[in-house]
Amino acid sequence: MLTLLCLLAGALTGACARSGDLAAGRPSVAEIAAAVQIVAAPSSLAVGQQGQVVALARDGAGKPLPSYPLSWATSDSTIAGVDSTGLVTGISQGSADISAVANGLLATARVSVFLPGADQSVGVVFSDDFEGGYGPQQNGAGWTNTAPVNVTISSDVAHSGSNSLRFRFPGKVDCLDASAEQRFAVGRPLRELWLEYWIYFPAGGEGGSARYASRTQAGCPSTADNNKLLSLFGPVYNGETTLGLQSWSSRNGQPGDARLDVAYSKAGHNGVWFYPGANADPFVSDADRGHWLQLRVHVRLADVGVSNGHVQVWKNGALILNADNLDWYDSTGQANYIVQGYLMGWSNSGFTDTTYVYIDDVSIMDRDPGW
Ligand SMILES: [Ca+2]
Repeated sequence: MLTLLCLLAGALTGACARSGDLAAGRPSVAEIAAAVQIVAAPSSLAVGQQGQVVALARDGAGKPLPSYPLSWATSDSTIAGVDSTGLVTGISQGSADISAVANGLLATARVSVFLPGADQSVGVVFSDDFEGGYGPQQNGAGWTNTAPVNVTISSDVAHSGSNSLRFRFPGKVDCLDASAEQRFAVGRPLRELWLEYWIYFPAGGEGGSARYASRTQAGCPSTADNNKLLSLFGPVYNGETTLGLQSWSSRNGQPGDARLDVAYSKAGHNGVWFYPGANADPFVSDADRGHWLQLRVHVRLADVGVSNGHVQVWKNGALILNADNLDWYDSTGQANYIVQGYLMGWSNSGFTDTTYVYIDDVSIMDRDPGW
């Protein structure tokens, strides 16, 4: 069995070079790892600082194998080193992937290394007022697509200066969708972040836009009637730690109005969305159309295996959505962080008449602004 494990794991990482590790924790025949996950890892370390990465192997029935022998590897030993116990040492500024290997199976945690004494967070990571077109990336964060379909810099209405970002949803007959989506990167893997931006839902006429009005899809082949507002996710959108904020056709009896929902998905539950049930109704009503609304969003991913995820949304300073104690984490431990997202996106209800939504003064923060 030892030879077999060495062949499997050693082929990838040279895991069996330390035969003493395996001899000390040699698994029985019944304890063959079928999965390995990262259960704890520092997201960042200063140069010279050490942090422990903890991984856990499981057998084919999901039973934890806490003493199963693991080997460890770093993607870049000039940035972060790792010893045979998973203890990571920051070497130089940058990011490295720390991998735990059991039975040839691999789980990875990304660790960012900062200069000693430097604050790991930068506060406002990125901001843009669109006055010079698309602003440049800052701290590795910013727009990742500056020529998206149906999204342009516009001077129809603006919160600051004379420009904003315009999302154009072409008018479609009922049952047909529309899409306008602006993608962005948050700069580095973040477990917690804050976003602030201003959004404008037309009362009708702005730049030629129709009045913003959600419609139901009753009687359509697909009855999905949610319109994406904000999405945040890890390296992969589907099946990873993805958050969606979306407005739905009205549940408050006012035709055309919308409420706001939060939904999240996580690895291991591919295609399944969890709805914590928190929402504000209405999110968009006539009191909101034709005005700039300040949106603030705070997101905190849960630790693996712990229900401590948190999503909060403020509209014009009022907390309108507060979904706490969420078990929102990547159970594989491979991508328990956010690195990208998009503003607006797919409208599953579509719009009867061509409708614009405007966004201005976007800020992404990696430090609690004290909201
Ligand atoms: Ca502006």
